[in-house]
Formats: sequence, structure tokens, C-alpha cells
Amino acid sequence: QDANEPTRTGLSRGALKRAVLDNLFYVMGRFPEVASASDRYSAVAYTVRDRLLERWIRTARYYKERNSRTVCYLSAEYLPGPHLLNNMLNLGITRTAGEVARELGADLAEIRETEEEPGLGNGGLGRLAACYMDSLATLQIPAIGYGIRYEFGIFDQVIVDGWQVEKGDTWLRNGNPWEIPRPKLTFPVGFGGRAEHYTDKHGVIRRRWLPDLMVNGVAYDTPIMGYGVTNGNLLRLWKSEAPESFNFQAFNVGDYYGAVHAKIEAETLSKVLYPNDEPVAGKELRLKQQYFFVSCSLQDMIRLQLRNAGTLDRFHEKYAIQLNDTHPALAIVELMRLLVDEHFMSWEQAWEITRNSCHFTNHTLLPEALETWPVALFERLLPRHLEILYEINRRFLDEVRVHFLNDEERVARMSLIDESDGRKVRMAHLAAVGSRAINGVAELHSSLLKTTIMRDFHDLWPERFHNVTNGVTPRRFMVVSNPPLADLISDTCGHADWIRDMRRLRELEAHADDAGLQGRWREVKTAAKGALSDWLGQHTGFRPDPETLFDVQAKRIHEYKRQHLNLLHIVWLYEHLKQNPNAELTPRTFIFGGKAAPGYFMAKLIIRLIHAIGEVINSDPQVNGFLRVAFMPDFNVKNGQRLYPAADLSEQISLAGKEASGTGNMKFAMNGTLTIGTLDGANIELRDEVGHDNFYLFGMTAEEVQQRQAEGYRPWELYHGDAQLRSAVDLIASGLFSHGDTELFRPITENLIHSDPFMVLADFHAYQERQQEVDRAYRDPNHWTRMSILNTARIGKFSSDRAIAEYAKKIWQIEPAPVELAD
Ligand code: 26Q
Repeated sequence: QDANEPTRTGLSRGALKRAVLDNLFYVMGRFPEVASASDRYSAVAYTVRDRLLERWIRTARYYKERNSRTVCYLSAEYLPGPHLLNNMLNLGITRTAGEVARELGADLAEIRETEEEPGLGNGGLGRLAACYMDSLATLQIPAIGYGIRYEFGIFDQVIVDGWQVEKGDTWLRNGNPWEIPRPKLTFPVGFGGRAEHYTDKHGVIRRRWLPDLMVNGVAYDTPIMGYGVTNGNLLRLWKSEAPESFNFQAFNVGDYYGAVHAKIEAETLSKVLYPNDEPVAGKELRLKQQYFFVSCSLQDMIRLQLRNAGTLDRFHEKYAIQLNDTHPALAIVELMRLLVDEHFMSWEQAWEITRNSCHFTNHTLLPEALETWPVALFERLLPRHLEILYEINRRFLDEVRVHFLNDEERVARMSLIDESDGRKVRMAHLAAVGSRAINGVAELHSSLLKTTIMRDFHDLWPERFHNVTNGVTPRRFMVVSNPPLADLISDTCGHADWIRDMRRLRELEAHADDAGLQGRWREVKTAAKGALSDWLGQHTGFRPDPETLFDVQAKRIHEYKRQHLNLLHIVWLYEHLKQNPNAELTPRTFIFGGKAAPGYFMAKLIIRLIHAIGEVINSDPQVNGFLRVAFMPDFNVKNGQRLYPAADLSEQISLAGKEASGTGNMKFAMNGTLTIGTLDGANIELRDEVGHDNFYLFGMTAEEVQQRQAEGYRPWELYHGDAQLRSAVDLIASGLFSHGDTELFRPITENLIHSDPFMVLADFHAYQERQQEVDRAYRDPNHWTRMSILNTARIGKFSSDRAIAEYAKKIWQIEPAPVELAD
């Protein structure tokens, strides 16, 4: 029967095997005997891709026929992680594929390792976009994710002498089996030039833009399949190219060099992802990237709507545009320009459509992370857009004046232009003015938005404000990254429906005290720790002991996330152990992972300090039975998948009020990891869900932080007043960890003592106390395992399926469109 199955679509063992051999020969041009690991990977990937296509195309046709309302998720970043196993899972062929690999003398694990992940994002925000694409497909909601096809994604991190060194990411080196180029789907995007008046054929005076540079955006499509459904959505990423005509123009006037130069300029646009998770002042190329992908995406939507409806009058009924932070906020101005200048719509109607199409998610409260662009730069790159922005602002500020009589200060505060220090465009204000709905990403964050950076907007339009707490996909972060745990859960619950309906994990609760489950639960955790240890051993030379408590902090390196609070505690522990060699202590391995923005001096120095402390501690036989420090290089989605299953304790220790949500907290807890954390971001809701007894809380509340700062925070008083804290800081300053160099880490220690903007010293004591409680609790395996099981059992709320269902209902008003697979 297998022999009759079609080679390109069959899901049986026979069909899959034939397909892999076929692809190896006809796509990669190799006999099995001479195939490289990369050839084998590609052959398997094409085999899986073929099987997605039918579903994917069927979905596209169905959405088109139904003219379904569609979510357009606009994000400058996506971090989907490796596709192969996720797609196998969604097709339900993981097991069969493993068998086929074995029959062919290959190993699925090795094939999986060979995949390069698309690192098209920095961290939380990009990974969130990928989780949301997964859930949109699984919930059968028509959606297109629009973004940029960076040729070079986030750098690979290597560690040299304890320092981070950035290596260029060449993810496209061996080709990308998951994408389909659509050269016919190309849109022109203009830059620079000027705006002018002209008289149209009806004698009406209009305005138009005459750019002086044109770039083309070419679509590259990647299918995003839902889990256990036929629906497959679209991730459409734009690559920049020089228009063909450009070459000839310049060539005709003899400027061959100029033509080549212009071509290279155009291709630069989608070349590289900015590796910062905060705006960098005035980077022209970044603004160009944002406009480039926003313009292509809107032109694509307009094309589809004109094809289906013949008019743009109901554009907002067809599309729900979601702006992932302010990076795509130019969509508001660009949509106005396209409607008014190019489709000759009245301002009023165009504004009505624009404001009813767009929705804005904010991801930060940090004032320094709010995006602004110098007006002069904006004007030089997008002169017509600046005019439109001014007109939006003029009308908006009139509305403010009418609403709040005699309050010019408020008008200045709310303006789309910051006039205080060189004129700047405030992108968050633009996003707020042009959107139907504004949301934060956790309860605390959404409520702080209303009282801090968005306060005036909340006064004006309270009904536009929402919260949608972030979520992450259990497909990738449980089933794909931790199959033994997923199997154990399914076994215990008697079904696998929890993968689609995470609230059903609650069924585990009844078994939390069951000795049989506890034993198996521990075995799964210990095996994951062994696998992580092996990986670390191979890649860093230090193999942690899986019997020790694995205490993990993995996230971007940032002062507000307070990796240095963790380090101070480690140094304190070290001293404590040296002074009390017989102290009763649970053996622990502290594991760090995370990239620093290449230009962020303090973050890079923190990485250096992690290594410095690790070097001394790990080679001190006096403490080695109890204390070790490891650093996992190149923390990315793939490496995260190794980390989450293996962690006993997850560090979520940002200063309260600074972390908008955090999503690592959820990924760890799903895998039975306990959290030590502050009342920040989604930690608060996570603790409420898993139970206060199953979460290690410490530190000031956001309110206390505000108060303390208002009173005047004086870290040096804490430093002088607390002997343990002082000696931990002093030990770092002493040069012990830097071969006697007392200068190296001074920027960190001095900053802590004299400024400490993220109040590390203020929370140190509470942190250390709570860590002692962790230490004691871990020594009671049954109690610890019970807490671990309860964390997983009660984590259901943090599925991205719940988050997307909330967006669908509260923000987008969109219904599922289930696609049937033909019989
Ligand atoms: C902006 C302009 C110019 C250059 C870079 C940027 C830029 C790029 C990336 C600014 C910010 C980012 C990324 C931000 C980010 O990842 N934020 C995180 O979003 C998560 C998902 O909502 C939250 O869980 C985290 O709390 C938040 O820090």
C-alpha cells in the first residue's frame, strides 16, 4: 500500500523514504554515499516541505474564496527557530521520520542539528511574533506575517578570553528549503526627493511625491502550519533589490560605477538586522528598513483588496493590521499616502480607514527605549510623509485642545513632534494616534502604560487601551524541545489534547503527589540536564554535574534584567563557603546565557565578569563540590530549547516596573522549572497562576521602586550599611577575578555604589534570603518535584493560543476559518 502512495504527499514510511532518496538525488544531486550532513538535512527538509504545500495552497485558495478577514502582523523581527521538527510535528510524522532516517542509516538528531535557524530578531519581541504566527495558524485565523528577509540575522556569539565576540550570521549559506521566492510579487519603494503640487486631469490641484531613489521589495514566502489542522498561514518577508531599469538609466549616461553603486545601495536595505534591542540614535539605514517593509506590505494588502473588492472603501473590514511595537508605525503615514496620493481618496475617508485598520502593541516603558527620529532625517528620507505626519498632528492637536481647554503644556507633551531638544518624531505617539487599540503585554505593564508614558493618551481615549498578556507556543517549547516530558504528561493525563488546549494541563494537579509520577518526572528532568551538560562539555569544555541544582538565567544581557544581581549573590556564596567550609549547601550550577548588543559596553563587561567569576570559582577545589558557574554561548532559539527542559530554577529578577512581560519565565515554567523572581511583568500573573507557594518571590514592588526613587535613592548608604553586600562588591573590585587587575570591573562596581539605576543593591538582601530558601527546598526532592509538577500543571494561561484568542476577540474581531483537507 505504501508503494502506491504519492512520493510528494504521502505520509507513510515508504513514501517518505522514497521522497528523501528522490530529493537527495534530484534536488541535491547526490548519491547517499557521498551526501554531506547538509545534503541529508536538505533532502529531508524538502520532503517535509512538499507535504506542507498542498495544505498551504488549499488554505490560500479557501481564504481567497471566502474573502476572509485577515490579520496582518507587521514586525521588523521574527525568530521562528528551526523549522524541521516543528513542521514534522504539525504534520504528525515525527515518529515515522525518525524511523525512515534510521532505515537510511542516518540519525534524525544529527539531521536536526544541521539546520540553521533564521535569527531574524533580537530576543523577546521577535520570538513573540513567531509564537503568534504559530498560534494564528493553529487557531485557524487567516493571517500574514510581514517582515524583512535579513540576509544576516543576529550575530553568532563566540566567547574569546571571556569576552563576547560577534560572528556574522550566514544562515542562507546552504540555501533555505522553507522559503519560496515570489519574484513576480515585487513592489517599488521610494526614498528622498521632494513633494510637489500638480493639476490632475479633472483640474484638481493635488500633491505627489517625487522620490529620487527607487528600491524594489521582492516577496519570500514561508509556510507557517497550524498544529493538528490543515490551515497554513504565510510569513512574507521582503528582500530589497535594485530595479532593473536603474542600471540602464545610469549606463546610458555612462555612469557605470554609479549604476553598480546604486544597485549595491538598494540591496543594502535588507542586508543586516540591527543587533540592538533598543533604538540607536539616528541610524538612517534602520529608518529605511522600517519604511521599506511597511510600504511593501501595505502595497501587497492594497493589491489583494483591489483584486477581491475592486475598491479600498472597506479595507479596514478586510484587514486588521497589528503593529509590533513602533518599528512599523510608519504604516500609518504610508497608508494615508497610498490612499490619498495614489488612490485619490479624501483625507477624511482615508483617515477613517487607517485609524480603523491599525492596532498597536507597546513592549517597553523604558523612556530611553522609546523610538524617535530626528525631523531632519525624516524629511530628507520621506519628505511627503513628513507633510502627512504634520497634517495628522495638526488635526490631532486641535482635538486635544478642544478636549482639554487651555492646556498648551499637554498639547506639547502629546504632539507627534518633540520640540524639546532638536526636533524629533515620536513614533509611539504616531502609533497611538493612528490606532484603534493600544495594548501592553502583561497586566502590570498595561496598567503602568496608562499612568506613565501613555498617560495623556489614556486621559483622551481610555476606551482604546487594552491588555493582552504574552504567551508562548507549547508546540515548540514543550513538545519539540522536551518530548520525554510531553510523553509523560500525555501518559498521565491519558490524552494529548493539552497541546492544543493548555488549560487541560490542570489534570496533572491530581497526580502532583503521586510517587510514581514524581519519580518519572525527576528522571525526565535529570536526563535533560545530562543532555545539556554533554552539550556544554562539548562546546565550552566544562561539563556541569547533572546532580547539582541547575540555576539558569538566559535572556539578553541588560542592566535592567540584573544579571549582576545574580553575580553578586554568587560572589557572596563563594565567600560564605570559603569562610564556612562546612556550611550546609545544596550543590548548584549557575548557568548564564545571552547576547549583548555589540555597542553596549556594560552588557559586554557583565559577560566578561560572568566568565571571570566562573574561572576562579570553577578552579577552586575548596568550593567545587558546591558551586560552579557556566556560560552557554550563542543563546538563540535552538539553544534555548536545550536549556528550558534542563533548568531547575529560572531567574526572572528584573527591577520591578522595567520588564514589560518577559516570556522566558513562561518557557521555563512549562518545563517544570521553578522561578525566583520579582513582581515584574508577567511574573506577577505567573505566580498567581502557579500558586504563591510554588514561586520564589523577592524584591520591591513597582510602586515601592517609584517611591524609593522619588525619595532619592542612595546606593552608597546600602553599600556601607550591609557588610555582606559590601564585601561581595569589594571582592569584585579587589581584582580577585581579574588576575589582580583592579580597573577591569570598576565600571560595574562604581556604578553600583554610586548610581545603581536598577537598584541592585536595594534588592540584594531579599534576593539572598530567598535563595537560601531555594537551597533548603531543593533538598526535599518530593516537595520540589511536587512544586515542579504544579508549575507545569498551572501554566496553561501562558499559551500563545490564549493570547491570540484574546487578540482575536478584543482587538481584531475576527473569527476562525477552518480549512478542510480533501479526502
Ligand atoms: C528600535 C529602533 C532601532 C533599532 C532597534 C530597535 C529595537 C529592536 C528590538 C527596539 C527594541 C527591540 C526589542 C524589544 C524587545 O524584545 N522587547 C521585549 O518584548 C517582549 C515581548 O513582548 C517582552 O516580553 C519583553 O519584556 C520586552 O523587553
